[in-house]
Amino acid sequence: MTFFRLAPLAVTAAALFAAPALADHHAPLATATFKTQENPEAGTADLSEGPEGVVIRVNVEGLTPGWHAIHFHAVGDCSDAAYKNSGSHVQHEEKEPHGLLNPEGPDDGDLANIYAAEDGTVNAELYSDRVTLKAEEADDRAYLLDEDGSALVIHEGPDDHMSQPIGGAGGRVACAVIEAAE
Ligand SMILES: [Cu+2]
Repeated sequence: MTFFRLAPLAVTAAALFAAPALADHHAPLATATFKTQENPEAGTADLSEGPEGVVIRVNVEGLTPGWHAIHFHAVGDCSDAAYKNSGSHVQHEEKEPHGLLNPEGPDDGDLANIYAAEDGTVNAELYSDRVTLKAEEADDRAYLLDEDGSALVIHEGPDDHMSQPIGGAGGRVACAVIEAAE
């Protein structure tokens, strides 16, 4: 009888010990908090590094319904109203033309568009093999945690993935400084 009473306990203990390892595996290496004109905490981005690129999970609220461009910008500064301090797109070597669909592109900041639902929320996962959170990859990809940092910027309208310099995406409506996770 004792054995049968202990067995479930042992299983529970094993599950408890296994949980942190699983969580660590998926833990983001960097996070970012979006601010908009109206809301200093309009959402988050979690960035996790895989063998060849970075997965970006984006959860934002308060956007205009419809498609929006989102890019990696070169400076981790969202302190001004128009978010111009975040600079242009991240780039690890000589600037390439912007645009995921541009025959001469893309640049390192380019990402697929996100879509805000009727209630203004975005829940999306993006992927880029042109950026990294690891200093040792900085020769081959744009290093997001470099000295002046970097930011994720959401634009007023969608990126046409072709025109210069930012795909006709219009003004900057949300900005998030990328920070190394604890
Ligand atoms: Cu942009």
